[in-house]
Amino acid sequence: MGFFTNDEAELARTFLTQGHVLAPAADRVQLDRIRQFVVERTAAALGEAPGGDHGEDPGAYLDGIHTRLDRSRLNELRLGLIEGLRATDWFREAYFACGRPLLEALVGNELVMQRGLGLSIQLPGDESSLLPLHSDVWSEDSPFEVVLWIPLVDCFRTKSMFILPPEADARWRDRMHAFAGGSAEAFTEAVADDLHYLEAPYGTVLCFTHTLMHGNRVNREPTTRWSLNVRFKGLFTPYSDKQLGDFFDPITLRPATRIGMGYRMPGGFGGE
Ligand SMILES: O=C(O)CCC(=O)C(=O)O
Ligand SMILES: [Fe+2]
Repeated sequence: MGFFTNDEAELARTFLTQGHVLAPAADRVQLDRIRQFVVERTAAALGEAPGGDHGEDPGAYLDGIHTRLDRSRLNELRLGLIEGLRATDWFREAYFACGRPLLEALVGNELVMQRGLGLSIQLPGDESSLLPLHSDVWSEDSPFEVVLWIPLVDCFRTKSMFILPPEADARWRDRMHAFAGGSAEAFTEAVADDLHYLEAPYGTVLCFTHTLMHGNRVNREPTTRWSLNVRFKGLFTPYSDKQLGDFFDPITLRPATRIGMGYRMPGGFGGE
């Protein structure tokens, strides 16, 4: 019968073969709450009156933000929204609630969560806020982390991110040395046919391993992309540069672990 439930085994198979899993948000109320917060803060930043038309269709409002927003103010808006979400006392719990079953099946039930968050806003045709092909493990992240990526609008084709599936990632990693000294763009061109754009409608959440090469390109759709990303890992898995207490906080420490960590051998035992 195995140690995993059928659902867990199925999720594990999908994650290992595709490098990502898409699922409906486990807590739609909390997802809507996050999106509503982003809409209201954005409207306020753009000087729109409370209760204006942004309240009617939050998805359409975000999709069409490029019609109201001056490009030069994009980064200021983005950073203000990140700060606003971080300042709430509910955002991290709400975010976790949206992906909890996936994270528990794919990572574990004793988790640490990134203290901050990433927010991508990609206006149609905007070349200024792109993330070229990369693996986060090449910089400061641990291969034991996963990314929980949550779209606030329907994301597809170039309005979404791309990833190299595990088989293609392994094949291209073996050939990367042939591109050493060349331009990153030449490598990206070479792998172009293997890039898989993730289709993630609003209401779904996406979990992927950032060991795989991924990134984004200019959004060629007529609507704006909005997505959030936060990293999770098992509390006791190896850390890279991003450390516990600094980049990550424990969120689901279990009682047996608390007891174990607090335990001291009585005198006379343990080599004293
Ligand atoms: O959202 C994207 O387009 C890329 C996100 C990314 O690189 C990451 O979360 O590690
Ligand atoms: Fe990344």
